[in-house]
Amino acid sequence: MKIGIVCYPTFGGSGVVATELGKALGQYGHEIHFITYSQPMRLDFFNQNIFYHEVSFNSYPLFKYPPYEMALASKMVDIAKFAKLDLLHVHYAIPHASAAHLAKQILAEEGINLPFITTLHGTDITLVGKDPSYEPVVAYSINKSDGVTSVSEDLKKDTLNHFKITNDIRVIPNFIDLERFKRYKKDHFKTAICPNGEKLIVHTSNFRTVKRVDDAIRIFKTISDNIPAKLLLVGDGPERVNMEVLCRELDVCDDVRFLGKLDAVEEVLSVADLFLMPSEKESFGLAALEAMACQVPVISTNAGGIPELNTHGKTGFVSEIGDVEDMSKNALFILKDENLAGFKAAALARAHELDVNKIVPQYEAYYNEVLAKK
Ligand code: GMT
Repeated sequence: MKIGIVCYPTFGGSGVVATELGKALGQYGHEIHFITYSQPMRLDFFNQNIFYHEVSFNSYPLFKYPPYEMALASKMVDIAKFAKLDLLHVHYAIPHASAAHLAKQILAEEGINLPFITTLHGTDITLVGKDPSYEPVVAYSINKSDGVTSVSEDLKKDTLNHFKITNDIRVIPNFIDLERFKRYKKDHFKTAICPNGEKLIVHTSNFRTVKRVDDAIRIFKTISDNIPAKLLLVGDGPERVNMEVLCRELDVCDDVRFLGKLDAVEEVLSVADLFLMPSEKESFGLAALEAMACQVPVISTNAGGIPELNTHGKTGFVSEIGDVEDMSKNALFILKDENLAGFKAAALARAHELDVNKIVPQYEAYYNEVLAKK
């Protein structure tokens, strides 16, 4: 198959999933054409089946907001004709689904039928998509898609509850590359961070308010009041400065390190004992899956699709959003030496269920279903 993949190329979860999907499909022998405004972060290698096409758009003094969606649709038309695409797969509805619909209509004028599939990832529905300034176009373009997938049952439910959706939505969960995300032997690293055998807690996010990083720090405060522990915070974003202030207020600065954005997050996860995901919104929680693949149990909220990933009492624990006391109590339970190994093993077993080689064939099968209706 010749497949065009459209996504946000930056650090966001949807871009990561789209890029990893394209890489896997390329390895399976499909021809993949990424259409994005810059090279996807994880597309940093050569594969003969993978191509990257940059969406370029000129600015003009009249344009306070350059019309990216038009430039994207134009590029989709161009690549569909040039590469003879069979299918377009767009990740994150805004504005990719409406741009794909426009491209499809333009191509139809020339007698070309290009089906497109939209994958819903999270905030394109739960936050941005629900905003009245986008809602009519989001609903319309989901309904005009030839196929729609969602990364969790919860996100599907939310989409159906909020928008007037006439299309079927297929749930295909996110997946993990277990070749990359595994527990590496990094004893020297662990000793450097935890010289006295402290337990190591990790949180990774984009430091937006929905991630509730303050809850992660408060949970850590209780943990470290009870047992020797260290916290590594990976990522960066608008809340970072406030979080540094909070660490001072809680007097935990000596035990907390802000690492900023990291490419090799699996190296940090390899030495972690516990992962914290106290998010307010999370359609899936890819960062938690990455941790589980590295044998790290997860303390999370019950937001969105997280409970579909993190099995309560097995791979970790799930609490109400904002219930720092419960999350702290559960964290201390997992960190007991007699409990930790069982949770680690269960976390890894759950990650194996979401192995890239089990999930990507579900996308292939769905592509074939959509193409059969062409
Ligand atoms: O909003 C974000 O944090 C980024 C966003 C994205 O689309 O880039 O992440 C969403 O998609 C990820 C991949 O499917 C999911 O793992 C995240 O849970 C989801 N984030 C939210 O729902 C907040």
